[in-house]
Amino acid sequence: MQIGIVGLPYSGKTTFFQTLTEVQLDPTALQKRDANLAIVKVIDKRLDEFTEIFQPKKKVNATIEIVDMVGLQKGETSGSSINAQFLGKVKTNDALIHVVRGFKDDAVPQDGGLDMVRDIRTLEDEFLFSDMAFVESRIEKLEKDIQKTQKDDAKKELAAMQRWNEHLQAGNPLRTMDFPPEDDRYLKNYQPLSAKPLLIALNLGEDDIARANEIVEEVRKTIAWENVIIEPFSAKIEMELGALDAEEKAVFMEEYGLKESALARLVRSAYRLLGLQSFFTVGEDECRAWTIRNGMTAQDAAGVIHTDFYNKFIRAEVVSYEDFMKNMTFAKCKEAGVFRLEGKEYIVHDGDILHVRHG
Ligand SMILES: Nc1nc2c(ncn2[C@@H]2O[C@H](COP(=O)(O)OP(=O)(O)OP(=O)(O)O)[C@@H](O)[C@H]2O)c(=O)[nH]1
Ligand SMILES: [Mg+2]
Repeated sequence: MQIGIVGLPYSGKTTFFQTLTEVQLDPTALQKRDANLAIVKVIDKRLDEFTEIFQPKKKVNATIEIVDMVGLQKGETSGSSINAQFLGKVKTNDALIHVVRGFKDDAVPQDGGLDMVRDIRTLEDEFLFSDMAFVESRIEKLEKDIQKTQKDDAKKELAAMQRWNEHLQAGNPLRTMDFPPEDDRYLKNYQPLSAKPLLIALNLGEDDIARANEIVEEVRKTIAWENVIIEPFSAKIEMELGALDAEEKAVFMEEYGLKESALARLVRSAYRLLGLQSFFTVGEDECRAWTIRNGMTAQDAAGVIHTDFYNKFIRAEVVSYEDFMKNMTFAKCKEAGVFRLEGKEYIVHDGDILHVRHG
C-alpha cells in the first residue's frame, strides 16, 4: 500500500514528510538512493492495549508506505502541463495526499497570493486533463481497432472509455463515478489519476490552527467534491513537536489545543481512505496488527499472515476487540461464549482478534 505526497511547489510536502518521525527508511529505497520513501506505523490504541495485557516480546504495528513525490518543478503548473514523467510516477501510488499551502510566510515564495481552493483545483485539473487526454487517445485507438477486427473486447472497452469520457468532460474526477464491475480491470491497468483516493491536507499557519475546523468547512463547501477527505495540520508545528521530548510535547500540544499529532490522524485517515482495516493476532510472543481490505474473509485474512495459512485454512477462532476488552482473557471469552469458531467465508471485522487453525 503506497501513498504519494503531491502538491504545488513550496506547499510543505518535504517538511511534512520529514516529520514522519516513526520513519524507518526502507533499505531497498536506500539502495536505490531514493530516500524519499518512508514506512510509517499506523498508530492504533487497540494494539497498545493488547500489548499492555499480553506483555509480548514483540509488538508490530500495521504500516503504510509514504513517498515524497519530488519532481514537480516551479513553473510547471503554468499553462497546463505538469510533465508527463511526473504524472507517470504519481500513477504508481494507491492513494494521494495533496499538501496545500495554507500558511503565510513572505520568506517562502508563492505565486499569486494565498488561495487554497485555487491550488486544490490547479492540481486536480492537471489530473483531470491527463485522464481526458488518455481516454481520448484510447477511444481513437479502439475505434480504429474495431473497424479492422470487430473484436468484442475492444467494443466493451470502447463503451467503458466513452462513459469515462462523458464523466470527465463534465468536469468530474473519476473518483466520483460509479463504476460497474467490468471496469475494474481498466482501472487496474490504466490507473487514472483522478480516480485515486484523495486526502487533501491543508498546511495551515500556526495562528489558524485554532480555527482549523472552520477553515476546513469553508474549503469543503467551495470544492464540494465527493469521496475526498480534508484534514488540517501545520507542518511547522509537527516539525517542532518532533524535536521535543514527551513532557515538553504535552505542554506544547496543550498550548495549541491539539489532542494528538496531526501525523497519527493523517495516517489513520489515509488508512480509512484506502478502505483498509486491521485485525490482530495476540499472544505472549507477539501482538500484531495486520492490514486487510474491507470485506475480506477469514481465509483471505489468514493468507495475509502466511500463504500456507490460506491454503491449509481450517477454521478461525475470532473474538472482537470490544468483547475481548470486556473479558480480558481468552478463557473468560470462551466462558462468555464470545470466542467464536468461524469458517472461511466469515467476513472479518475491524478490530477482530484472529487465531487461525490450519492443517
Ligand atoms: N512558516 C511556515 N513555513 C513552512 C511551513 N511548512 C513548510 N514551510 C517552509 O516552506 C518552505 C518549503 O517547504 P517544503 O517542505 O520544502 O515544500 P515542498 O512542498 O516540499 O516544496 P518543493 O519540493 O520545492 O515542491 C521551506 O522553507 C519550509 O521551511 C509551515 O507550516 N509554516
Ligand atoms: Mg519538496
